[in-house]
Amino acid sequence: MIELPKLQYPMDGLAPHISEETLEYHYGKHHAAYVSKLYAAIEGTPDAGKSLEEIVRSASGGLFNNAAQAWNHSFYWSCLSPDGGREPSGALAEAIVRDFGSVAEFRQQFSDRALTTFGSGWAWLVKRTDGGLSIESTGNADTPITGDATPVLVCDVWEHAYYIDYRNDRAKYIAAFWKLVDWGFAASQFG
Ligand code: MN3
Repeated sequence: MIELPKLQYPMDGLAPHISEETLEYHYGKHHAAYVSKLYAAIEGTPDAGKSLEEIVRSASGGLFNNAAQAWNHSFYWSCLSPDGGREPSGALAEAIVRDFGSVAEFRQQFSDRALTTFGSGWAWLVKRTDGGLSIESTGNADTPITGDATPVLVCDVWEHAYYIDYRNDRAKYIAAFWKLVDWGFAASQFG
């Protein structure tokens, strides 16, 4: 069953860093449209019985775009929390220090990748199959789940993620993103 997942916080829960109006558009219109277009495309087809992840891994073209955007956005909302923004801890923090030198250095490298991702896309922290951490960016709807790496954290850098709150200032939005990161969710994905 493909449906728009419920957010774990109210629509104004990420304010002032990400406004209620942005959630109304980004979650309520953009994310909802990917889900409803996907639902319409798979209704009555063999894909209707598949999980969202299975569709993302097998689809191409418009079907892939809507399925991957549905998955990417669900993951993005899970990475944010009204109580977020503190420091990572535990095994994830240790891995970040091991692979990037420090949490501050990781934050800088991730921010740079998010800022320099050209056009519409996503900046990801992923866990490779060898257990190491990497920063990646993907364009448009592309997502690490079509490959071997496991997503740990994502920042949506499509303009629709920040235009209402920060106009064209992606750097300001990325600074706000860090104030909302749910490190507990990221640690659960790092596993
Ligand atoms: Mn988006």
